[in-house]
Order: sequence, then C-alpha cells, then structure tokens
Amino acid sequence: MNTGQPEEEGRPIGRRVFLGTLGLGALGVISAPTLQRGLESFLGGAADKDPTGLTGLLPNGGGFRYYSVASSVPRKNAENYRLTVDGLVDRPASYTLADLRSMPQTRLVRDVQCVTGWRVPDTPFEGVRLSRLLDAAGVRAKGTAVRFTCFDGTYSESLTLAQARRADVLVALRMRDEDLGHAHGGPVRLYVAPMYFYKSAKWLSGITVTEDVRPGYWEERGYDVDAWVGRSNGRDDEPTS
Ligand SMILES: Nc1nc2c(c(=O)[nH]1)N[C@H]1C(S)=C(S)[C@@H](COP(=O)(O)O)O[C@H]1N2
Ligand SMILES: [Mo]
Repeated sequence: MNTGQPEEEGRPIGRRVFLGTLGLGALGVISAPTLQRGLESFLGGAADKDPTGLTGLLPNGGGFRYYSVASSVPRKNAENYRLTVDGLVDRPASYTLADLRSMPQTRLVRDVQCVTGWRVPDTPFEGVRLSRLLDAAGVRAKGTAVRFTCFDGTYSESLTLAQARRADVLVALRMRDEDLGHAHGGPVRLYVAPMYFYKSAKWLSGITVTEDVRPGYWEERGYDVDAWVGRSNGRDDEPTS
C-alpha cells in the first residue's frame, strides 16, 4: 500500500526528504540567524533543482547519509587514483593508492557527527596520518594552512597547519574496516575526527599547503571554518554520546 511517505530507504530522494534531512536538521541545530537566513534562501531558491545533487539516506548505510554537492562524481581506482601534495612545500609529491597503502596506517574509532544533527557512533577509520604526508613534503616556513581539493571538481576544505598536523586527522583509505567505497568518498577521503563531518572531504585528490586558510565549500555558505564538534556552528554543549 502506498502510504505517501517518502522516507523509505533506497528510494530516489526527492525534495521533501532533502528538506527533512538537511533543511530541518541544519536549521534546528544551528542558531546563528545569518546562517539560518542563508540556508532558508538557499533551500527556498534552489530546492527544486536539489542543490546538493544527491542527499539522502544511503541504503544499508548504517545511519550514514550520502552527501555530494556534485551531481556526478567520476570513479577512481588503484589504476587511476592520484593524490597530489603541493603548494608551499620543498618536495611536491603524487601518491598512488598503492603508495598510500604501503605507508603506516592509523586506526581511529570515534563518533561521526554531521552538523545537521545525525551521528554514527564508534565508526572506525583507517589511513595515513596527514602529518606524515606533510612531513614527507617538507612544509616551508611560509606555509600556515592546508587546502584540500576533490575529484568531484567542486568540494573543497581547509585546515590550519596546526589542525592538519593533529594525530587524529587522517588521509583515510578504510571505513568500518572496509576499503572506502565510492559513495563514502573512496578510494581516499580526508577524515578530521575532532570536527563536524563536513570537514572530512570525500574523493580527496589534492593537498596544497598555503599561506592562509581559504574557507571551503560549506564554509563559504555559512558554516564555521574551525568546526570542532560541540564548540562551533552555534553549539555550545558537548553532544551526548
Ligand atoms: N567531496 C565532498 N566531500 C564531502 C561532502 C560533499 O558534498 N562532497 N559533504 C560533507 C558532509 S556535509 C558530510 S556530513 C560528509 C558525508 O559523508 P558520507 O556521504 O560518507 O556520509 O561528507 C562531507 N564531505
Ligand atoms: Mo554534513
């Protein structure tokens, strides 16, 4: 029987579900009025075109929602994936997937927390510490920030150099003890454990050391650049876990 409910998992995601997951979640969690107005006009003006491209529940996603601001993303594999490290460094580099897999791997188990309110507890991520890649590249004295670009051609993120050097920031190859699938940003995504999940850029293709922090995709649209979980985006309480 058709109940008229659009929330069923696995269905194509239409406008109502999009508004439910991103719109209400974001507006409920974030209290900054300028950001609310920005989101409202953003949603109101473009919801029919589904501005995020695809946003919704991922079938068998275990509580994850699938996010992409690009409507289609090329697939990359061990043959054609490359991660470049460049900018204010002495030794720019280009890594294959095999290169990254051959480096020491770090496994972290933390809660994933999206700024719109959903959380996936105790999620293992595994990969190479970003600090290791930065050390290998030799960051020059003028470098104080790191910019991340993605092979979806649209998304970007950034961190201060100090944030990027934290031990809980990974260039992640695995999630939930499996190789990162395409939907979750595979084969390689950034994983910034202490910050809201929008910092964890999917489909990572470039790491560039820069002089200044350049706000990323969502940050140009109102989210905090320093996205500490529980201490940013209008939240002042630690989330219960
Ligand atoms: N390239 C790219 N990375 C991205 C996003 C995106 O749209 N494109 N969305 C961000 C947001 S808001 C979240 S909550 C997570 C979602 O990751 P998931 O799709 O694996 O659940 O990815 C982050 N990284
Ligand atoms: Mo998010």
